[in-house]
Amino acid sequence: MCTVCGCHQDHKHGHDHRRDDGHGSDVHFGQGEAGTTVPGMSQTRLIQLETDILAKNRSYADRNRTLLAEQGVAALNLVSSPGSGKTALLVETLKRIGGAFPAAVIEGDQQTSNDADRIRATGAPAIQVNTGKGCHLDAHMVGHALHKLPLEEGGILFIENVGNLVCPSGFDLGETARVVILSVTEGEDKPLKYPDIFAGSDLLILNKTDLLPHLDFCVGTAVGNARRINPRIQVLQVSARTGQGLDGWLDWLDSLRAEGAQVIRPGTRT
Ligand SMILES: Nc1nc2c(ncn2[C@@H]2O[C@H](COP(=O)(O)OP(=O)(O)O)[C@@H](O)[C@H]2O)c(=O)[nH]1
Ligand SMILES: [Mg+2]
Repeated sequence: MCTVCGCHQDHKHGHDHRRDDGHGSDVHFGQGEAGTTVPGMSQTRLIQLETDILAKNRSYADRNRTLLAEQGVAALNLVSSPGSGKTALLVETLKRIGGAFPAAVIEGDQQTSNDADRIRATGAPAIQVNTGKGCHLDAHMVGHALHKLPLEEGGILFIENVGNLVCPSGFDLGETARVVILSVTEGEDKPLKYPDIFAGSDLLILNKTDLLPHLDFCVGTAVGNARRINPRIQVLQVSARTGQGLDGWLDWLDSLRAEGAQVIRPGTRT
């Protein structure tokens, strides 16, 4: 085994990692134990680093989970690519909730407070968390924001993660449920290309269904791909633009609130 990258293939350091799978010119990284490569770092070191970071994150996530459970608040971690409609969906959701139950929002982006401003315009309390070069929220950041928000019993905390289908998947925020949003303009194959984020989510929202007549996107194929990765995943089809399907989403939120903010790890709700 290569001691630099941990790859099980017999190759010289510095060579591309190639797999003999009939696509001889394809290049595959991430087949060592760590599932990723960093130039100059061994797989063992990578695993150690990841384990340390995720263990620390997990302890902050557990704190968040306990705080939320004590306060009777259910928290949602909304993950997706940039532009799939997370903020648009939240704005429409908050308008429809209309104060019927308490709702608050944490907005994650690398820069700007644009999204928090869009949320505040609905009257809901929102905190923007800017991550700088960071590509995802972590539980420590969310813990800071939690203390700045009014969290009321029976309420929902919506956490809009940084737009990215990769990095947020590894970071438990202490949420009650994880919701992945895929818009129909992104293609049916995204669950297969970015499996971790779909594997760790409880609900898939297919957004922008108003655009379906203009696209060759096949809903059945997209849902089938998501269920190949995660057979338990629930699916809702919505349009944040027209409001189509939002009643089903609001019902889903009601049942989440009815369950209360239980101490559940992401991706393990039944
Ligand atoms: N046609 C259509 N456009 C949408 C829908 N939802 C969001 N958008 C548009 O998609 C763009 C990105 O939305 P935004 O909420 O900022 O995405 P985010 O980056 O995931 O928060 C904006 O121009 C929205 O108006 C939808 O359901 N239908
Ligand atoms: Mg947004």
